[in-house]
Amino acid sequence: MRLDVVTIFPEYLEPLNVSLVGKARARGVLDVHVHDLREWTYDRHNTVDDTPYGGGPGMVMKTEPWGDALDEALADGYESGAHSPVLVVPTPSGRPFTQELAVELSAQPWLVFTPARYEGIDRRVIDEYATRVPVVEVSIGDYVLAGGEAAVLVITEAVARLLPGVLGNAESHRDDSFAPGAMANLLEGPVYTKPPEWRGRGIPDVLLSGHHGKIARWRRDQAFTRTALNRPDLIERCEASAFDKKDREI
Ligand code: 6GU
Repeated sequence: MRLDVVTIFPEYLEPLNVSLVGKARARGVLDVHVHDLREWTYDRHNTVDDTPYGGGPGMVMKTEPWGDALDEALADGYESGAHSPVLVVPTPSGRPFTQELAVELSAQPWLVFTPARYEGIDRRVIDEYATRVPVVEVSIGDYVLAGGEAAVLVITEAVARLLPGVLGNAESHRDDSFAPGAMANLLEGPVYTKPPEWRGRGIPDVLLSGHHGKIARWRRDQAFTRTALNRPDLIERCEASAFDKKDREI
């Protein structure tokens, strides 16, 4: 998968060299290209923003640097053999980023991110590229960040770990909170490892029992309790048939 990121803070994307995403890059699973938007400014002050038409607070990112940067990033990608880019526009007014959207994006061969600062990018830029490539505006949650770069890191990490050959164990995301399956819509419960006693605290007996059926039941109960506490909305969203008698007792 090819990733392009156009930003005024290329150094903000340094974490893409670290950990799971960094390893995916090193292995050639991810081909990451970070571009400094200011390279496509032509005035002495490298201006990327201006006052909004219609008035109001804040600044709006200008059309020309974004247009020239995206044209060049796209041309470079096509030239190197990439195809079917999807433009991912981080914005608090976008479609909520969910595991489902992460799975969708992980099936794409090429993502181009446009993290903005200030009040966002002149709308004509998004409208222009929407005539050429699929565009998805994405929000990572109901809060406002100072810019989209942190959202790019979040989206990239969620997508990269779904790519074949990135996670060591293909089963690692089978039971993820939000993954489809028997535990669909339930958050993961607590986990334990050695030593068996730490500061007087032991391990739940059932986990040491070797009884796989009981362990699965316990894990489901834990997941259910945690979900009811932290995300009652997820339980309300479930079909009644998703619950058995034991769930209803909790
Ligand atoms: Cl994608 N960008 C910004 N600036 N704020 C956000 C966001 C994105 N998602 C949630 N808040």
